[in-house]
Amino acid sequence: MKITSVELERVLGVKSELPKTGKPEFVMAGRSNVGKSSFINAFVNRKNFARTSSTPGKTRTINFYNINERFYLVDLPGYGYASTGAVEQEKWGRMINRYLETSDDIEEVILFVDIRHDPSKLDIQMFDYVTQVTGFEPIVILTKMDKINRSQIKKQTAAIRKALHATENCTMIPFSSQSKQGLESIYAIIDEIMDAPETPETQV
Ligand SMILES: Nc1nc2c(ncn2[C@@H]2O[C@H](COP(=O)(O)OP(=O)(O)OP(=O)(O)O)[C@@H](O)[C@H]2O)c(=O)[nH]1
Ligand SMILES: [Mg+2]
Repeated sequence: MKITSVELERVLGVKSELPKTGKPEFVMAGRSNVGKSSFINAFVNRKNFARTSSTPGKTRTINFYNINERFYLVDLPGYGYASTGAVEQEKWGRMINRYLETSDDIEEVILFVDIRHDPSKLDIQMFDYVTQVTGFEPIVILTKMDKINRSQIKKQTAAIRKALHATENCTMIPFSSQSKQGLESIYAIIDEIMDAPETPETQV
């Protein structure tokens, strides 16, 4: 995939109306600090395009990034950020559910999990929820692979697959926004999805 244009086109707050973009949306979910915004920067090959931070809870909006005028990467606020407060988390939880349950343009959900750790309860819940709502398992991107050694990567990937109760068919990609390892596989998957002819189901 060649990135020819990127634009942060819409930024939604907790009460915003949901847009109908009419283009495939690749939705990015994961706990706060897992590396979603860093992934976007690697994906579009720009250092500080999406705001990243070592302080969790940086992304407090739903951000629609228009890529090549062809599809969107949709960056959801990270979950599990304790100091956000229960009421705020609840509000965002409802907004995220509303979006996942009502958008007509969601093509895939990508769940981000830190490769170093077993998935949290919230990760497992999110994986199940997405599977339920969309009818498909999310694609799982395992972030921060540069922080562990090669022999651990395989082991952790298997452990995370097991903990999520994901099938053998579930796509899991170890990734590093620092070394860009995994990026080509992710481009290839998105290209493949974008180039696939529409199935009768999605034509309705
Ligand atoms: N070593 C390493 N650090 C990473 C990687 N991805 C993200 N980080 C670091 O992890 C921290 C959090 O990254 P973000 O991209 O801001 O995380 P986020 O998922 O967008 O977090 P929220 O916006 O809070 O939901 C930052 O300090 C990043 O530099 C990676 O692949 N390797
Ligand atoms: Mg972020």
